[in-house]
Amino acid sequence: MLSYSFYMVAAVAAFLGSCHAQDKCTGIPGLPGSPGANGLPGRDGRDGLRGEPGPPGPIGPSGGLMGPPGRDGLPGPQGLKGERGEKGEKGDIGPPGLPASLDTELRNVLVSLKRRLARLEGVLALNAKITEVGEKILASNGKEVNFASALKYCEEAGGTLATPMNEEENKAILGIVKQYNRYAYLGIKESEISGQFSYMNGIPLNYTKWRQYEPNGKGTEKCVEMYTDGSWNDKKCNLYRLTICEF
Ligand code: MAN
Ligand code: CA
Repeated sequence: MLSYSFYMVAAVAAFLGSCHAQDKCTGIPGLPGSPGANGLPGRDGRDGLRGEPGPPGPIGPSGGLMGPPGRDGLPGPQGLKGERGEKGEKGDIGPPGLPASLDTELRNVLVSLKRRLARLEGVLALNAKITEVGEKILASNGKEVNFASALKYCEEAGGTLATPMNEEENKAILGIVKQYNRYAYLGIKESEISGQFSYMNGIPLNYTKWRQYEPNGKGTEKCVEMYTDGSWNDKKCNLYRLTICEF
């Protein structure tokens, strides 16, 4: 539209102007041609903005293939405690500590333990359950059994058969013999040499309290019993005698 009018005006202007400026006037210009055909379509515009996601599709038919496994679920409750493992190797030696004698806390623990033990021993002694003689504690379970069984009772309790090593200990054991009014086996045995008696560890006796004419078994009485007067007699080992232990 613009082009056609424009050419007309431009042509007239050129005609008017040219006649004044030159000697010879040019001819009247022809009419402008008709507009040319439409040009080729322009290039594609840029992509538009991405659209919103569409609605979910319909549920598919049943009987389809199983999907891939889902993600791991939440952790379950704690299981039962496992069996105890094997003992580990010994650890390295720790850093040096205070000498026990300078450790106040340790000393206080020891003092209180000593007091507590003394109280327990007091109660047991008061009830005639134990007899304390020197460093030894004597006690009986009141059972009358053979020598092997009596020794077993004592050892299982962490002690051994009562073994008088001096007059004071002999008297303390006698106190229990009298309490039960039963003869008791002592921790003494005849050695390989007939007539020679020794402690359970094989060391020969260094204190004895044989009754007159004892020992007289000459290898036939390998154990020793205490009579109710505190004297000793060598005796067979398969009799029933009071069990007295020392700890
Ligand atoms: C019995 C046994 C012996 C003991 C004598 C003492 O024969 O008890 O061990 O020596 O009596 O007469
Ligand atoms: Ca005898």
